Amino acid sequence: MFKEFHLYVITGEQFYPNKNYLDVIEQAILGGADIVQLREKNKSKKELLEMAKELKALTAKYNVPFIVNDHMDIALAVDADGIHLGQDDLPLEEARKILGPDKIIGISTHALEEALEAERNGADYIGVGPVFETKSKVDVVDPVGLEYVQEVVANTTIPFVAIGGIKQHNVQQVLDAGAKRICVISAIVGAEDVQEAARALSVTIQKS
Ligand code: TZP
Ligand code: MG
Repeated sequence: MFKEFHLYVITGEQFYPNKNYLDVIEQAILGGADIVQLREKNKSKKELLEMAKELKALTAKYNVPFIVNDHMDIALAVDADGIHLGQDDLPLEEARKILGPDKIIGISTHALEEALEAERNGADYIGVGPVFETKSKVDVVDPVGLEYVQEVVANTTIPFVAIGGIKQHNVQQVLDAGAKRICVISAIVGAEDVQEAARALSVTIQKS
């Protein structure tokens, strides 16, 4: 199931202040998103746990993997399908010890050395980005550009998701650089018609 995914959607409550987040994510799945991550930087542990429980139930209903950003305790508590780590989070080896071989572990990378290290250390996938400018990440890293996507394609075999500022109007460039899997926040969850936004991206990725 994991290796088949093509469109990864991440939560971002600031993008849908007047909508129910579960509806937003359900619409994204109905439009073609086939892996979901809970990523909220301003919530209490208790709030995150509640969201994780609800998202786990929703994603299980549609048989798509559910990944928790950062919080190992929450991933374990809800039996999430995996965890997504940053470079300064729990080291991969430790996360693997805790989760075992069958769970998905992803890690964000911004340069080839990080990608190669993640590959050596047994990550299931890496994030490659931010490809373009993004307002969805506060600890701003300069965009790595399409060059980094091409470097990862040329030098690694690990599955990767391109992320950061990817929208319908620029996704083709990312696909042309060699990406097969795309990860977005605002382009889907910030869309007026979430299902349609996901569908358009999904169709473009699958055509490529
Ligand atoms: N990591 C690198 S860029 C990014 C994250 C979490 C934010 C992506 O959000 P958007 O809205 O798709 O640019
Ligand atoms: Mg993190």
